Amino acid sequence: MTLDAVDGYAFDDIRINVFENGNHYTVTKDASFPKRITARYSYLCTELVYIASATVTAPVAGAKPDYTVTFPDDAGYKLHPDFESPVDWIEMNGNTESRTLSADDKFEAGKKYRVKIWLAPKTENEYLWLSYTFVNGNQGTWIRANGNSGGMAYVFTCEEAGEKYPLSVSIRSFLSETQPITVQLMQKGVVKYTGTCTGARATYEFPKVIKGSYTMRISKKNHVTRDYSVTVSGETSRSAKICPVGDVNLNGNVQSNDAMLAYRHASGKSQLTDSYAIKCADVNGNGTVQANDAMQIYRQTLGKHSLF
Ligand SMILES: [Ca+2]
Ligand SMILES: [Ca+2]
Repeated sequence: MTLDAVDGYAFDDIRINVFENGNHYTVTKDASFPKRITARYSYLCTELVYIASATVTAPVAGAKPDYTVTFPDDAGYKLHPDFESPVDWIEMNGNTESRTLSADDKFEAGKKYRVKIWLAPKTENEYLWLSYTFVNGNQGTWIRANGNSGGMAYVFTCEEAGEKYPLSVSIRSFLSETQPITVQLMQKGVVKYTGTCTGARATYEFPKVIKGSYTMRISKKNHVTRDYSVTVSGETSRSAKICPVGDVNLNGNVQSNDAMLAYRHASGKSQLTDSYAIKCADVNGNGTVQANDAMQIYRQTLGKHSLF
């Protein structure tokens, strides 16, 4: 900023300090303009959001586009309030967009559709810059818009319409009663259905799952994510259990015998056979159970919170 002294005053040659909101500006004076100083301060811009995720209803043959979007409760962004249609479904022709669907259009099996979701920061005057976007848990693309808004996009391939059945999952988990448990049904690595529930003994129901085989992925903070194979060919119930990181004997607590089991496996004295127990023992997630994993589990039992 440039500051000019009012008539009858001049700036002191030695002691000129400019502060604004506690920030000390660098001041320069030009000898040819004794009544003028220039003050500079460089602000560090902080990024508000790095990752955005949204859940939509994936296209199914014969269904009309669904414009409902849900975001995580703690999301720093919302649907853009100034866009007439902040959610668009666009039919693709190869990798190019061919037309935007109207609300009465119907999806056709095998065709590709891009969903575009336009976002604005939840808090005014904040800046939205997303490095990663996820739609239904699948990595999408970030679309830059003008100003402090932007969008996320993901291309779905429309499913055949098929028989649909409810799938009920009883989930045993530990630690927090309030942390959300995420349940996802995936095919070939693509998330088809996703939902959340809470509680150490929770039940989640997918009301309409298209007949087929899925990988069911259960995850919760401080727990080891677990995959199950599920085939839905009628009304289906499954039970699942996820355990805390470091809970090698899968009893829900991280105790010194868990550290011992990990150590015996790492040293070759007694191999763990259960693949999920091995995943729980590999607390640093490098793909193998080693002495440092056992040490971290042991430190957790001492209350050093090395795991969570
Ligand atoms: Ca245990
Ligand atoms: Ca490891």
